[in-house]
Amino acid sequence: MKYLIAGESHGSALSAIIEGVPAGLGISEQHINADLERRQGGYGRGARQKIEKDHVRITAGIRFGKTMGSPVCMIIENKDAIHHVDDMAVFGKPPADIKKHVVPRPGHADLAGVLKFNAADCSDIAEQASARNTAAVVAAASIAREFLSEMGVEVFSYVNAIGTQSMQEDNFLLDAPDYKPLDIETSELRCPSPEATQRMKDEIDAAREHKDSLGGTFRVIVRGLVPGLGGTGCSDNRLTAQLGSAIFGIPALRSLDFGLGRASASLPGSRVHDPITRSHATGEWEFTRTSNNAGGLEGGLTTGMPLILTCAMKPIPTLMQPLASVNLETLEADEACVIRSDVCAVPAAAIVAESRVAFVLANAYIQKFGGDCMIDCKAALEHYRARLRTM
Ligand code: EPS
Repeated sequence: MKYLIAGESHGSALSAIIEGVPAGLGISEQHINADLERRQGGYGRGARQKIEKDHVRITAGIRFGKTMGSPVCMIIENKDAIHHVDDMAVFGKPPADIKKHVVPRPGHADLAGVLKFNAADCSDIAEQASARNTAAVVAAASIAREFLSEMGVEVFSYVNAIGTQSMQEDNFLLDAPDYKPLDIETSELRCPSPEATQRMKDEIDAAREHKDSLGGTFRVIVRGLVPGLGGTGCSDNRLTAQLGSAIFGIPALRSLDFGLGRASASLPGSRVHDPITRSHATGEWEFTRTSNNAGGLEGGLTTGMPLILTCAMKPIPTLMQPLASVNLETLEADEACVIRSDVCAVPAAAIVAESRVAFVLANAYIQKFGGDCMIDCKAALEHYRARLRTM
């Protein structure tokens, strides 16, 4: 499966076309809209989220609730577009009173984008670099989530730190955290600890008061994966590489750890690698591990243990107390432009990461089990499971 998205932050709509979708996959509009709503949430979001109520419109590829094997086309209207009819007009001339942004924000794509595209207004860059278009990513990846759910795979995320405030966790690696989904979904920051949620909210309030912004870290957990997904001989096929590309394609994402991650660099091998054993816990004999420091991946392949990714997001670059910059018209020192923004968008980034990870994993299943239609794919998966049971 591949997807292509288009849409400026304040243009009329965001669009996604998803190609290579297996036929016979049930799609629920409610599920897509629920994920869109989850992405819009999070304490610390700006006023824009009070304007938008993201809702998908599907214009192709689905008939009577099921995919047909043809490209699926999705559209999400930008409600804020009514305030930008003139300054985002597709044709005609810019209005005489248009407000140009000519002082790039440090940390944003503004300056590098202006240089690259020969733009006279940072808005040309901000409109396309905006994290707004991650709404289309979440909608597109909802196809992958439905597919994975048919394969018995569950993808979820939670926030474990905002700024300097983090949640106490005993051992998130052994068998993946067993937090209650309701505790995550009802937290205003997707953090399963109410106590840590409150500390994080306080830190966001302080940042807002100081006209500053905050980043944080979150984990994406995937359970139910069969072992042997991905590839090992060619670097492009390694799931480690594909998941890295998926995560770093999300605006503002700065680091990614698989399992123990960078901590494994300072430990001896005897304390890093996960001993192999046989277990009968599921009613069938199967290979398992007594730890999961690898975070579910070895040699670019899934091990069958939960996939555990920890991702770090930098603070939002738009600051209400702007940093030093240079005015692109006068070439004099100036303060970076100040526009409406979020103080913190880490919970939203976690949903986008769930989505992009789901897309990679759905493709790994399709690569191994076929992707023309669900019935063949499921039969191939069952055949593989049956073979593993004999080993
Ligand atoms: C963004 C700036 C803000 C965010 C936006 C990303 O938008 P606005 O400038 O309209 O207030 O709210 O994110 C979204 C709109 C969204 O839906 O996630 C930016 O500059 O990247």
